[in-house]
Amino acid sequence: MNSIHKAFKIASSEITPPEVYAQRRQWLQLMAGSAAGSLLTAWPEARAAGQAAKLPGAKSAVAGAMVLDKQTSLQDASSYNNYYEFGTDKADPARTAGSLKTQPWRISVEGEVKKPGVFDLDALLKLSPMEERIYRLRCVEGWSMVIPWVGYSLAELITKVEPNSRAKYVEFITLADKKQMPGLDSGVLDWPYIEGLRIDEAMHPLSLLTFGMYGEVLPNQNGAPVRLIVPWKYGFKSAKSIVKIRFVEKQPDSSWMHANRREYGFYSNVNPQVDHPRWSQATERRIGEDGLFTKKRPTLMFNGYEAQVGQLYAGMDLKSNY
Ligand SMILES: Nc1nc2c(c(=O)[nH]1)N[C@H]1C(S)=C(S)[C@@H](COP(=O)(O)O)O[C@H]1N2
Ligand SMILES: [Mo]
Repeated sequence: MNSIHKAFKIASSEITPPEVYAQRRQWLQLMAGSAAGSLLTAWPEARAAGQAAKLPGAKSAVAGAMVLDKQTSLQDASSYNNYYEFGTDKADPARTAGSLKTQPWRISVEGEVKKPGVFDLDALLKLSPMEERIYRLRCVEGWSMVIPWVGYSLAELITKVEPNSRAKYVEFITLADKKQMPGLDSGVLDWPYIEGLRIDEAMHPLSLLTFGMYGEVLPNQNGAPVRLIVPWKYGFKSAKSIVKIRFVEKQPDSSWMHANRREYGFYSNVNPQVDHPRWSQATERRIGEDGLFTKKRPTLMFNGYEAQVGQLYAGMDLKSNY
């Protein structure tokens, strides 16, 4: 473990209240027993029957993880989506992502790590106790939602594979399969969809490896079976349906940077003071609050997570590193 890993480990365990430990213990027992197996086999069948498999998580004790804003409805969060592999209209993914096959599923972890490997979904689900985290998600297009996600800190997986000293960045590569994804016929983005983070951003305890939302496994249109949520960055940094994680020395390009380098920078931190060339980022429309006379909300620096993540960018010019 390097010093960043250690600092985060200590910080999160020091503030974990006893009831959270109790919930975690309970969850581990659940996963150790027959429930783990039945959750996994229940996942595709429950989906086919139009019901979601339950995926509970203990309330997170990570600082900043439980936003108090009113939650967006599951209905809105699962029917207004950006998932271009399933079409570019907000309603497309809910309609077409039924063809996504989420089992079997594997994430291959490669590059500058001491212990590369392939993790199947079963192993990933058992790697660390599930937590519920209520995060704001803000899209660069100017809308936002508040969603109770279920998962655990990406740092848990990263620590396991032991990045070496050359691992400065982490690349996330998502599924690209024409047979399952009608949107791949369009040239809107380079496929596979790729995103990247700096290693310390990826190690931050708020970066969530996400398997569920609203106490259930992720709907396909929200990035099943496993995605990233980086709550202080614009939504497009939160890659869906991840199949590969690669540790690299040089800053990677994302699919969005390839599509338009002037509009989408590597960092893409939510910042009300840095406008997108086509849209102001000063305010946002909260989905579900969009009546004719509803006022927009002011967008918060780092999406409201400044106290937790501000120090990652100390001394950086956020206008040139947008
Ligand atoms: N693979 C993949 N991941 C993706 C996208 C995508 O098109 N493909 N869209 C991104 C964008 S622009 C946003 S705003 C969020 C939307 O997540 P949600 O539909 O769960 O709200 O997913 C991000 N992750
Ligand atoms: Mo977005």
